[in-house]
Amino acid sequence: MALMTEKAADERYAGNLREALNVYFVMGSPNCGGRNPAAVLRAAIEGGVTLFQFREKGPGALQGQERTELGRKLLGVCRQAGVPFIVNDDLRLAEELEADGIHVGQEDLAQLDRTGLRQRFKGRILGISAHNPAEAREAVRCGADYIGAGPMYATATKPDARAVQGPGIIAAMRADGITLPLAGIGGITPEGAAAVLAAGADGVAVISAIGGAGDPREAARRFSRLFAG
Ligand code: 3NM
Repeated sequence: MALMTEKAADERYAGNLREALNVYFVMGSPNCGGRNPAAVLRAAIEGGVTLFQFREKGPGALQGQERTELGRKLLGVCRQAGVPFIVNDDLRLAEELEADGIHVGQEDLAQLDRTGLRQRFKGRILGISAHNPAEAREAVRCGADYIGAGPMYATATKPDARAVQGPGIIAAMRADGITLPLAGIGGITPEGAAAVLAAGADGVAVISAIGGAGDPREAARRFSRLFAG
């Protein structure tokens, strides 16, 4: 993979990244209601999750070796199911696990060498969060493969989330010429998802509506049905 050219690296995901973003489950151990994260992920994938992001953050989040081991376990679940595995923020962990990609927020991006980031994850999926068209343009300049746009709705999962932008921010990004694959994030439920897709998103990125659901399989299935046919 290290020998792939930049173009070949990008081509690796062209054609299926939009589909992969359809039902994008983001999760770490604090988001599973005390249940086994691997079991929650397996159930969610059975329900139709198309992409997974390991985001071990928030109260009670695992650290160090425990965190790495959980990542490795969840990577195994994804590999078995053929679902791409993305790591949130932690570039070293993404490399150590040989993840399929990395997702970075604006706060993390501010600390990084942006050109170096694309180079470092050549051949892997690079996702960048954006909260307005200017940040989306910056994500494009950084070589992002997809954009996570939020927050769509009020969320209790990310206490430092920006003010609610609503699906309109996706329409604004599209109107601004942003054609990159894009998923909305933040407080998205099966009921709220339709407006996000109608605004121009390729998919929905979801933490609590799947991880915190009584039946994660059925919850994922409800999102998945939005893309059926
Ligand atoms: N990023 P839930 S909102 C991780 O706006 C994250 O960039 C956001 O969790 C952003 O689906 C958010 O439980 C939390 O609301 C999403």
